[in-house]
Amino acid sequence: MDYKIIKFQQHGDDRGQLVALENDKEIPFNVKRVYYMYNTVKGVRRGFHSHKKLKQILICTSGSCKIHLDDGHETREITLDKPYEGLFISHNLWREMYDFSPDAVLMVLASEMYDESDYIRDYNEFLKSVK
Ligand code: T46
Repeated sequence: MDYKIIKFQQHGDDRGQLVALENDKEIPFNVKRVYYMYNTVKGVRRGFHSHKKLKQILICTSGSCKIHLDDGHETREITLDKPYEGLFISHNLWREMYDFSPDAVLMVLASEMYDESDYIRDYNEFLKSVK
């Protein structure tokens, strides 16, 4: 399955921590868009789609959440709870995000601009696309 956890370097000192992310260094693509979700309502599950082209890195900069990934053959459940870890997700992976803690901020770095035509929102269509 085309995903990986990337551990970012922490620049810590007696003031606290700082993480820096640069295109083609820590991030394996050129970032064209950043978005983040917060104040996620208890019990909510988001996502339920795959992407035809988009690659992304998900970072839970505060709190925690879980990510369900599915490549049409197998699934993975990943917990994001460290602001110095990013989850790289390639295209063609069905994703769902859930179990958001009340303080969760899920920031996403994306390889493409927002384009609704890049989404596959029907699970059966997704399965056909990866066969
Ligand atoms: C993904 C997961 C991890 C925009 O206008 N611009 C944007 O860049 C995005 C991402 C969303 N929107 C609008 C479209 C919807 O009206 O914001 C609303 C919520 O988006 P959506 O329902 O697609 O959110 P999620 O949480 O289901 O999925 C998002 C991303 O869309 C998706 O690419 O991989 O987070």
